[in-house]
Amino acid sequence: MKDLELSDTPILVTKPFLPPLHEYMREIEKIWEVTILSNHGPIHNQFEAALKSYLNAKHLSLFVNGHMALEIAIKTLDLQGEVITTPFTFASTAHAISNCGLTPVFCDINPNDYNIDVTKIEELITEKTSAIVPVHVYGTPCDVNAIQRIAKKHGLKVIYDAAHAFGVSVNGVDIGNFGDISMFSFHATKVFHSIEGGALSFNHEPYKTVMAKLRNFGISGPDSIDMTGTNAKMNEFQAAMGIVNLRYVEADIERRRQITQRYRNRLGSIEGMTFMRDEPGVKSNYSYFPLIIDPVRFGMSRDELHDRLHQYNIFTRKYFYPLISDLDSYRRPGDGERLVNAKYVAERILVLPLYSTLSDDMIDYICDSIEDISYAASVSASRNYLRRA
Ligand code: T4K
Repeated sequence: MKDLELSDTPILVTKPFLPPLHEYMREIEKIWEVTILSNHGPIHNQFEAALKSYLNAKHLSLFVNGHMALEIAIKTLDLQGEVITTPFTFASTAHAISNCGLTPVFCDINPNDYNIDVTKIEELITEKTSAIVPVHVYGTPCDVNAIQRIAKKHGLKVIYDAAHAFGVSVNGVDIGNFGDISMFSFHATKVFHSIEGGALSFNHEPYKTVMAKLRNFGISGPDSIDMTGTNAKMNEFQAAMGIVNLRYVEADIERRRQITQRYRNRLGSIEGMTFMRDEPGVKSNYSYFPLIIDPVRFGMSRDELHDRLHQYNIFTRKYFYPLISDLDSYRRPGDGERLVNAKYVAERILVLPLYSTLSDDMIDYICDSIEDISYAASVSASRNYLRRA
């Protein structure tokens, strides 16, 4: 156990990457020259082309944020009825389904990678099912081949929520190429961001026109409005941030890899704490560092560890707790008994701080603090044992 000097600055779960200010200023100066601030301006179009190339997407469209992009993906495919998805995700996934008038049907997750359990999807398919919306949680790819087989067999569409999976690939194939549509989020807290922002990637070219109308009030020309739509356009300031950040994303991911490695080296021997390893064939983006806390072996619950770390000025997050299927608006009889792995993981998961400007000293401080807490927990457990004996 070390004598730890408490950090006087709070260490948050994430910190947005900010590029050199002068580079951003140089990009936005162009806005003053052309006075187009939004509505598919030149910077928007330049960013769209750059991203399409970076993500090796066949087609790509930009949106104001990932959530609106997901709703527009659902509307583009004109989905009806029920959609099978995961309860272990950010609320956006289920809300997008629900906001589009559809019913999310929650499938349990695989306890190894926390993604939808492909062996449990088929039993949830009914005549009302129109699609599967899996999430590549923490950027770890779902079993895309199995999902494709199931979708083909039952005539279902697949929309991937790839909010966490920017830059990820599986066996050399970029993640946005799977399913009918994939959604990426460029929120400030993500590996890659455009302040707020999102994109859809897809292989079927005609979707592009539909998406363009849906994100701009259904407008198809100066005198025509073809359909109902919304306002989900990315503005030029967002696009400019995206263009500049794209220059730095590789270096950012490399630093995240080093941080992840340091965490793994430091925390690997702590009893009752487990974390994911690299998967063969997967190029990861190291977006999050989730831990599973076994309360018995670690000596305290996830919630206690989370609260104790606050005392060290370390602010971890319980991504993703509560389970979406436990929210009042989604709770259905029987889900509690069925979604056992999701419940297990949601009650034990804790996400540690991870962002590219996290220094080695800060990582060591976080790990030392966890060791401190773990040591205190084991001393208290043995005292209790002796008292009982
Ligand atoms: N699907 C999935 C699976 C998602 O995870 C998300 C978003 C979406 C869909 C929807 O995509 P978007 O519509 O958001 O593009 C954060 C993000 O706001 C959210 O984008 C993200 N998922 C989710 C996992 O995390 P909160 O509620 O945790 O955010 P907040 O404000 O508590 O921030 C987290 C930490 O980051 C805090 O410690 C403060 C720090 N922070 C945050 C911001 C915004 C900063 O230091 N600076 C900042 O500017 O949702």
